[in-house]
Amino acid sequence: EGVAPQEYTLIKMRVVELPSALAALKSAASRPVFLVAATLRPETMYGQTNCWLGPDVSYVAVQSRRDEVFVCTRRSATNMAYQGILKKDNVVEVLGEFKGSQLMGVKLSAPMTTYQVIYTLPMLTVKDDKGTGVVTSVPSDSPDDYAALNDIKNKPALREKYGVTEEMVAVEPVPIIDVPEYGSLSAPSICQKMGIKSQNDKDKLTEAKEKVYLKGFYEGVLLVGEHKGKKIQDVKKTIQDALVSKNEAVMYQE
Ligand code: A2H
Repeated sequence: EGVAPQEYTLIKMRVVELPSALAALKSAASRPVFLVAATLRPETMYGQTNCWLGPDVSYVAVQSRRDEVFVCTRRSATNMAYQGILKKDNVVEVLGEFKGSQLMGVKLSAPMTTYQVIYTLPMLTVKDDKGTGVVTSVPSDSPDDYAALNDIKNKPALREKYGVTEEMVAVEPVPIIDVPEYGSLSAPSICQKMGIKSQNDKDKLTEAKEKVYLKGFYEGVLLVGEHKGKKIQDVKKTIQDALVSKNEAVMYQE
């Protein structure tokens, strides 16, 4: 933990079909429910293909300032309460509590992505003490996401364990950013070069992230959307602001 606060963009991923755990919440029936994913890369949201939850991580449902239901870790809900994001300031009123495993295969609608619906899937490396414990997946630009997507696609036993169907994993990385040396699918490209096959290849993944992350930020060029052709560093803030002003995202610090 550094001294300076980390600022995340929380992406609001709308639950379009309530799983039984969420349907049991009285307050969820009449209010929109969102999984809120913490990201440092709001400009990559064009390439979302799914959402990661930790199967053993605990999540809570809380009420937002705008009377929506947010699903996230209790720790992040407490931070949100102090940041004026929740209905009541400084207190967390928990509407319900779940394990990630109870929220797998949930159908979501997420901003900016070309996929009309995407699904929650398990990622075993989701940390419960970082961000909201909800992670949006952009396998074109995140080596972690690409490796975890390969695992769930290639391992039928893993899908079966969490009730994930083939339809839910029938997604491919979307080319959204051109990164010099790595091309328009930088994460798949570096994973292939380094022989990364799974989310268990931790040391290699750390190295892969270091290699593509800075290069993507300083030299990456958007290939899609209204800022097509522009450098990431020149449009990141604009895209973040647009998401927030459309109420598709909330700024959050920890
Ligand atoms: B990033 P930092 Cl395209 N557990 O978003 C594990 N990983 C988490 C997490 C948690 N609880 N909460 C957030 N994250 C991920 C996009 C992205 C991200 C891209 C490329 C790189 C990248 C799409 N996934 O992060 O330790 C989220 O993934 C590389 C660092 O606070 C979030 O941003 O620096 C990032 O880790 C935050 O990690």
